[in-house]
Parts: sequence; C-alpha cells; structure tokens
Amino acid sequence: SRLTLPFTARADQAVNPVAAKLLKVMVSKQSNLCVAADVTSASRLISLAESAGPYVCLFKTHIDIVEDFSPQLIQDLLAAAQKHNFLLMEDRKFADIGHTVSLQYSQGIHKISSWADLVTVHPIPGEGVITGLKSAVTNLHRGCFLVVEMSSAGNLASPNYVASSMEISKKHPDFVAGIVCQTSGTVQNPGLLQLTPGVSLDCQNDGHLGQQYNSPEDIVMSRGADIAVVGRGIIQATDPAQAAQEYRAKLWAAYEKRVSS
Ligand code: BMP
Repeated sequence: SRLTLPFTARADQAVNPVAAKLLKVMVSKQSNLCVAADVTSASRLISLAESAGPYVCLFKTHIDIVEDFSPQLIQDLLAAAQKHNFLLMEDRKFADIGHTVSLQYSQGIHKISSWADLVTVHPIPGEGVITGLKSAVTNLHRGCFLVVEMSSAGNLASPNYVASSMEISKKHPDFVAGIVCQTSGTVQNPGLLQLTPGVSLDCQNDGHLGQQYNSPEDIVMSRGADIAVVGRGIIQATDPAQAAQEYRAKLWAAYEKRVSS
C-alpha cells in the first residue's frame, strides 16, 4: 500500500512529473519536511530559504503576505531552490471558476505559474478549477495539491466532500501531484503525495485561531503524511536551521519506521 511503499518505488508510479521529481528530491535529501515560509519581508523569506533550505524537500510560500515583493525576490527564491535542491509551492489555495483561476495563476504581479512548481487548490468549485489552472500552463512542468481536508478546528470537510474531491483528483492525474489532508485513509494511490500541515513539537494549538497540531510521529505514522508542513515551529525558533534539522530528523525517522512496519 501507499503507506509502506518506499518513496523510491513510488516515484515510478507518479503520473505528474513534479510529484516524481519531488519524491526523488525527498529520497536524495532524506527529507519529508516542507517549511511554511510565512514571513512578510523579502529578506526574511530569502534568509529562511538559505537557513532551512538544506533540510527541506519543499518550500511553501504565501507570496501575497510579502510587503516588499518584487520580481527580484522570485529570482532569489529560484536561485535558493536550485542551490539547496528543493521545490517551490505557492499556497494560493485557488478556489474560483476556471477562467478566474487561470488569470490568478499566470497574471497579476506574482505570475505564480512562471515560478511555482506546485500550487494548492480547493476543489469546492468542481473540476473546472483544475482545468482552468491547466489551461494557463501548457508545456511547463507544473502540478497542484488538492486541499481536501484542513487542519483547523471546525473545518467543513465532510466525508462526502473528501470522497468527491478524491474523485476529481482521479480525473486529472497529469496535474494533481498530491492531496492536502489529515487522515491516512484518504490517499490510496501510491503515485500521489499526502501533504499534512499542523505539526509541532511544542504546541497542541495556536489559541483561538483554530490551528491544531500533532507530533511528527503522529502525522507520519498515524495520519499517513508523506510530507509534513511546519511553519511557526521552525520560523519562530531562535535558530530556524537547527529547528529544521530537528524536524527533518524526526519526520524521516518516522517515515523509515512506517515503511519497515
Ligand atoms: P503553522 O505550522 O505555523 O501552523 O503553519 C501551517 C501552514 O500550513 C500555514 O502556512 C497554513 O496556511 C498551512 N495550512 C494549514 O495550516 N492547514 C491546512 O489545512 C492547510 C494549509 O495549507
């Protein structure tokens, strides 16, 4: 099954080329850690890419929170990604009709499709949200993660919603690299990656803001994460490089335990 098959074997089963590439990066860096780079200045974003970069397979941005965004920032991010061998994911959570998301993906000041290997998408609009994104990127190696379940308290993803979302993912294996979800039964296909946020060594939640955290072991062993997303656990640490190293080691050990069980 997906949970016990090693990443190396799964890379051969991935249909989306970015998923295959990501799996290979994970194996070569021994990292199933994605850092959520939720910082609001270009210099902090780049310094995080430099400090956490060696320990992550994926660098997840919310590019619209950067106060001093410029095209140079994208050049710097791409250079860091190449230097440290990680992929870039813009966590845009597209959630509109196909035509609108095709513009949001490729136009505006951020021109996301020109640099982000991966983006996140809410399946709420139906299949058109994916066909819209695909229509903006002919010939580029791009992919998306479908957000089918969220980590936040009281989120509205019912079992029905999750099941229908997975049906949508099956129709677009060329573009869907993986699934953002919280439970291990959701993703069966070994060619798809499960990305799971809500990971912390120190906290159970973030107070009244709704985030809910699990430990690295839980997220990989019980909740089925292939890649764990860590934001504040790393970026608010006194030493982000050291924190990234610690999360990477714990998450990779949990993955090795999972595949050997
Ligand atoms: P933190 O580890 O600081 O709580 O950050 C989690 C990150 O993952 C944030 O960037 C958030 O946007 C994202 N995220 C999440 O927390 N839950 C989800 O269900 C989906 C997300 O993308």
